[in-house]
Amino acid sequence: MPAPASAGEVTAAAAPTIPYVWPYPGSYVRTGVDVTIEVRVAADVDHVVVYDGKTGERLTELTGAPRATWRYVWTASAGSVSPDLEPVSTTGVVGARVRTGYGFDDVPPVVDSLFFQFPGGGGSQVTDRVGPSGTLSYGIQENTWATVDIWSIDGVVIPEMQEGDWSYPPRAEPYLLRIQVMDGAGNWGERTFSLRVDATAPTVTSVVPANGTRVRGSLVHSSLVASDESGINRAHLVGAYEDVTAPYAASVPAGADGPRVLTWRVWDMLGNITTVERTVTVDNTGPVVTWVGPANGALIRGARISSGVTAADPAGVLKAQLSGAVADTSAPYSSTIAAGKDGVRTLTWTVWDRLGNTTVLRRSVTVDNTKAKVAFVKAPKNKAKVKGTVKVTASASDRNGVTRVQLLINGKVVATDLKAAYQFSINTRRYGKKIKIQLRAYDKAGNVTTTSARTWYRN
Ligand SMILES: [Ca+2]
Ligand SMILES: [Ca+2]
Ligand SMILES: [Ca+2]
Ligand SMILES: [Ca+2]
Repeated sequence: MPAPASAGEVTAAAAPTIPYVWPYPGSYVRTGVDVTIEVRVAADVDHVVVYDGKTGERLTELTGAPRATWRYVWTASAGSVSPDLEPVSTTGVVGARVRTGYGFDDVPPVVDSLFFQFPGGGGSQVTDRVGPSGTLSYGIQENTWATVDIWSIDGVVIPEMQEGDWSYPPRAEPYLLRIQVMDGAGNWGERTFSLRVDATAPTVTSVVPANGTRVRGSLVHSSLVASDESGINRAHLVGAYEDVTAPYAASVPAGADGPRVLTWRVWDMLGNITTVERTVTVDNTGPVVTWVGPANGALIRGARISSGVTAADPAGVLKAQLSGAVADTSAPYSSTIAAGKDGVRTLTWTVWDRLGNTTVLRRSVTVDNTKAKVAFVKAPKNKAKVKGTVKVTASASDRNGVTRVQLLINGKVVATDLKAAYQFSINTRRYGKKIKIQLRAYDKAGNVTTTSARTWYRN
């Protein structure tokens, strides 16, 4: 539109224009079809001159009411060039010539694919199956551009399906979905898809671990096998990443010991979902082990040490092993090891449950195969002559302690003293003319020491 002149200003008459031409200049038309060219002009236009687009020959003039639609029918024969339009104002000013420049498109669109997308993400190219609800979209081959489509099911046009909305229940016979597409030149292409609805969720054929399984570790590993007539889209172990390729496997943190629910969700290619749950028991705890013997701090005498434990575990006990010995696989668990040299010795038991959890228990014992030292302190010497009551005192010592000292006469124990200083009274009258005297000491480990004999002669 020309700008209005301000008061007192002298302006040249503006050139008239054609603000609207349909079809748009440069768009496509079909060969051999009469094209009605519509023109709307500014109020100052008196008429529009139509020229042949190829030869420039003046063909006709269009006139009519201002702001109304003026029409010119052009026969679009092969090789012809669409006309040029030139506005002329009521005052005889000639405007710029508009070149319509229409191209030819005689090739209809080809609908070559259909794609189904289900809610919640996921989709696939349709062959003959779709889900019960989702969104359909189609692909086309088209040499210019498509402008209009019409969707129909079983021969009935469904206008709302232009958004691709699909929501149809399964039925015995397939749905016949027809998609008609028109290009900008008015060529129509169409394709009919025969669609069955799969509303059946996947079949889960196995989940590992099985319900009730006891598992060990910081992660619970799980895998799943599923099938579906439309194929599996993906599987998701809740708490882990989705797995989009079979075999489906995932891991979730095990958490504390006790029951752990594994929830798998499996999608078929059309959005049907199966959810399965398995409950496993997390067990990262070794067996409860009870020490049988020897007691902590015990003194051990002999060449070997015997030790034993009992154990219990909800998963079962696999074996128990005393360090230095072979494992024992049946309760009660017992083993022996060489005692070795005197001194403190640590006994280590390791006990495994059937999942591989271990419990280690340790006790210390002291090996003592060294006899106590025992000696006469005050006593008649060997071959001494004695009479009446004779006093004997003795000393005894041992690194780990002495439990008792005994007096032997003629090879028989006649007195025992449990505490130092060890002393004995001997009424020599109770024995014969010749008395054989010995001392014997027991250390706390049970080692026995016997002195050589002194022989006394009674007066
Ligand atoms: Ca076309
Ligand atoms: Ca299915
Ligand atoms: Ca356990
Ligand atoms: Ca000793």
